[in-house]
Formats: sequence, structure tokens, C-alpha cells
Amino acid sequence: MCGMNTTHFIDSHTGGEPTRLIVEGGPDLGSGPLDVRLARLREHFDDWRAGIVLEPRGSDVIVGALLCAPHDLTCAAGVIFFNNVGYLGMCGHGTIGLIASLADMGRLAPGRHRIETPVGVVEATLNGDGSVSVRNVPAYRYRHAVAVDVPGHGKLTGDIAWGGNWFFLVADHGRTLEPEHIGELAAFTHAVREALIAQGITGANGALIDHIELFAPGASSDVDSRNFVLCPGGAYDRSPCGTGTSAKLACLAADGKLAPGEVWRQQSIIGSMFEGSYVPFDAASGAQQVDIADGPVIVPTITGRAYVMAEGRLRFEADDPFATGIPT
Ligand code: PYC
Repeated sequence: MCGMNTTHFIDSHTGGEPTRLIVEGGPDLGSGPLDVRLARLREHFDDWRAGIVLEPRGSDVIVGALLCAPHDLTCAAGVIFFNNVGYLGMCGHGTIGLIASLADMGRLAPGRHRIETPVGVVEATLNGDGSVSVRNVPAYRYRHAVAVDVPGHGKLTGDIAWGGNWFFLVADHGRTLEPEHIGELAAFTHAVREALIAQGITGANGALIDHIELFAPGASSDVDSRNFVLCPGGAYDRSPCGTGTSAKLACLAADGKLAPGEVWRQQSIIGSMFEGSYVPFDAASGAQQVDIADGPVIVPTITGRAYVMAEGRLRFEADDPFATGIPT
């Protein structure tokens, strides 16, 4: 373990979903691109991750964000996201929380900032009203109307899409997306994820689909859709999920249901909101070409608001039996 008594954190929430930004006291991951440093974190310092986000210092709902010096010097910062079971490629709500926290510390001014993540550079704009717009990595639908047999629930179909993480997006689930059903929705989406794994249904190159996303129509004219998102560690996303909304935009674009520049208002299961829109992916922009998509590749922008909640130092006494968290 490293940085035992000097782990400076800032907690924020974005639409109810918490982000714990580690500003100082993280492990020394050396230099190099963020995917290389993430591999070092995973291999050598996974106990550190667990101590930061697991109980008793954290909880299954917290997403950790390790602030890193960027490798790409056009970026204002680098960040590696993690949770109670591992690591996230990108995190939309977490990037909004990161920008709000850096602004709160006086480290970022309103305007546009490039942020390096393990899955590519994103661009975050701190707007004058305190909201943050994240221009995400390119998103795309990978497979349309994939059938899966969910034991105890029967057959359903969903789309597989990439929005910075892998998602299985389901509309024909026959469930009511209301907060009083959260327990049942969590159990159902968990069963869907297990069925995908058992039936060998994956993202590109065999990637694990670790997020399951259910949709319902919006209940009012200023909401396009409500969602329920199961996160990798079993918690549900309190926010509408930035990468999940990006995956949704890719599916809407593929179905011809949302035009470039049109705004999509995505509500979470607890009622918080993100606005999303996209531009077509421009291969000339220098980003990696995606030739496995079932539909257009898009560049989504997600806008939401984060609030800083707490700042302090996590302490790990030498004889604390739960310094690396309570195993889940
Ligand atoms: O906002 O992208 C997101 C996210 C992923 C997991 C939890 N939130």
C-alpha cells in the first residue's frame, strides 16, 4: 500500500451518482499513456483501489477517479476511473464530477479542457452556469436486436453498444422504471448480465458487457426517456449514466431516430437529467476508425451538473484490518 495517510480526496455527486476524486496520495504509476498506467494500477495496486472505494471508507455506489498527470500534453489532466469491482474505461458522470471538483479547487477556469482517459481523450467544457459538457470518445452500436434467454424471465432482445464502456440496451423488458422497483430492476438486470455471459454474448473482441441499461419513454414532454443502469459492481447508476447515454445516442443514430445536433433528454431512475447530442464521427479528426459498427459512429456530447460534497484525507492506520476494504 502507498500514500497511507496522505490520500487527499474530494467527493462530488453528478445527478446523485458520487465520484471520489483522488487529488494526491495515489500510487506511483510512472509515466506513459493512461492505458499503460491503468494496467500498472490493476496489476500492482489493486488493494489501493479497494481501500478507496469499498466499505468502510466507500460504498458500492462510489466511482473513484485518480487524477494523473497527462501523457498527452495538450490535455489539462489525466484520469483513471475505478469502482468496487475494478476499472472503467470512461465515466461520464465521473468526468463531470472531476471538472466540477477541479474548478472548485481553482485549478480549472470555465471553458474547454482536454482530459486524457485510458480509452482516449475527451473534451470537457465547464459552462458559465456550472454545468459541464463532455464530448466523449466515439460511440457506436455493435450489434442490433441480439436475443438472450434469461433464466426465470424468458427471451428478450437488446442492442450492444460502446459509449466508453460496453452496454446491453433493452427496451422490451416489460418492467416499470420507477424508484419503488429498484430492487427488482437490479435483480432482473443482474440476471440479464449473467445470461449474456453464460451465452457468450460480448462486445467487440470478446469484451465483457458489464453495464445493462433498461429504457422507458419519458413521462413528460421535456423528457425523452428514463433509464435504469446496472453498473459492473451491482449498484445502479443514480445519474442517467454518461457512457450509457452515449451508447443510447449511438443506437438512436443507427435507427435514424435522432439527427446530428438534436438534443436527447435522458432521465435517470431517480429523476436526474443529462442532455445529449452527437455529431457524426469524422475519421479525419485523427480518432481511431471503427469498422465493426452496425450503424454510424458518432461523437456524443453529454451535459450535466455536479456538486462538491466533501473534501478531506482518507487515513489508513497500519493495523487496520479493513485498510483494503471489506471484501464484497
Ligand atoms: O456516467 O458513464 C457514466 C457511468 C458509468 C458508470 C457509472 N456512471
